[in-house]
Amino acid sequence: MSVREVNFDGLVGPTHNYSGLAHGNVASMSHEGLVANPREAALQGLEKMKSLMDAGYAQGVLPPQQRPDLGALRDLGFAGSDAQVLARAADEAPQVLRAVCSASSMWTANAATVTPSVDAPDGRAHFTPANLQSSFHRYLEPATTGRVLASIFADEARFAHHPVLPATPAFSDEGAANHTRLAGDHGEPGVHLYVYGRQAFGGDGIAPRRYPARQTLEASQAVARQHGLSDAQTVFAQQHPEAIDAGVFHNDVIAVGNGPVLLYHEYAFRDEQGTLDTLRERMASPLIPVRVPVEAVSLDDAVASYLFNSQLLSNPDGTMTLVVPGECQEREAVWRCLQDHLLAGHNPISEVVVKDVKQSMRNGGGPACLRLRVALSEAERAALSGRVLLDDALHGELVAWVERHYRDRLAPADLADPALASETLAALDELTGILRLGSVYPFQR
Ligand code: SUG
Repeated sequence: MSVREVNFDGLVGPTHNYSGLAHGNVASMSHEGLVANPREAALQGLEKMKSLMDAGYAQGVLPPQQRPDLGALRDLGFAGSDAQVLARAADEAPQVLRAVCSASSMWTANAATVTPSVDAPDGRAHFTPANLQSSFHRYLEPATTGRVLASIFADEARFAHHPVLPATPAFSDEGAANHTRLAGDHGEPGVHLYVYGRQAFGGDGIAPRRYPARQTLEASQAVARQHGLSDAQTVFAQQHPEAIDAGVFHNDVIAVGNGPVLLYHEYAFRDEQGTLDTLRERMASPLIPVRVPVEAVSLDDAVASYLFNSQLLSNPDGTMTLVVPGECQEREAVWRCLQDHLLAGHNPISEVVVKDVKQSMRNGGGPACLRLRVALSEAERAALSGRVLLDDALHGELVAWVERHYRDRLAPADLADPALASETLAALDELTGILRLGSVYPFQR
């Protein structure tokens, strides 16, 4: 059975913009109001997908969501024609309008938590869409995410879908960005590391003070329970509160794992030694920790460069490739760490590939945020519905589709333009045809 990790990247939607919606996400907060280029954003994402596909990695694609979310505006009491709804929202509640226009579903690391079939007691791959309840603009995502995942992973004999956790602070869930599976190899049984920012019930109350902790222990435990994982297969670790207060709003901004390797910053976990010890106890193969000390890379450098929001990918010869954002080249300490510490160190990382995803980075989303990892056997890959595994033909069609439909500049003030809403619906309607997904969007139902 050849198990491979498929990275399902989120296609950037036509309403990509900088609205400063994410409190605690330094890039989002500092780029509020900037004019975005949705076309360039989508093409940068597609270029990353294509180059990883060309290098031999399995690459999938997930569609963007319907934005502006006119249904959400109507639920909030804005009535009339679509144009009237948008005009009233722009006038009376501009912040709400910005939220319902966000293209944030592009960061599919937050779409869901996934357990591969090899780890689940029923031998199926398990999916739980994240409730993303910590912000209004992302709380709008899980319903469509669930429909998209159910339409792609439709074969009930192989794939199981669970309900979104209760969308309330105690079960705040941000998906795979706070979950890392460690195993000797993708096809071997793994140990699941869940990283949470705070404990909702009980605990010692130690939590970040400046910025919100988006994942609770209770949410992570519930996902593991839904997927049928035992205590021996799971490790729950608290994120370092100082890291969250420095702008590390997800664990994948401070650590990345792949196979037996865990690349992490000294400030990733509140109890670093305890976390490593428990992982070692539970893993069948030896853990390979790669630690970056704060003297080498400060928390500010980690947050500004997104060094840890890289994709760590397995190569057939046992080596690994680290796909980092271009911003890593702009910080001397980070670039030096990559060369002297990571590439030259005793670990499987043998190559660093730099990708330009600047449009996404300005909203706090690096290469790793843009993808949902799903380890799939050959039979599972063959059982996928839709046309979502990237090949040259699909890539070419998607590039042409973006070039046909996307604007090359979008400022927050443009979001009330009714033409943007109709352009987007036309584009998405065509996209479900290209990806053969059926009617996943509210406007198609
Ligand atoms: O949830 N940014 C996203 C970035 C998510 C990154 N994902 C991972 N780390 N896995 C967020 O903070 C900004 C949108 C805006 O400001 O317009 C935003 O939602």
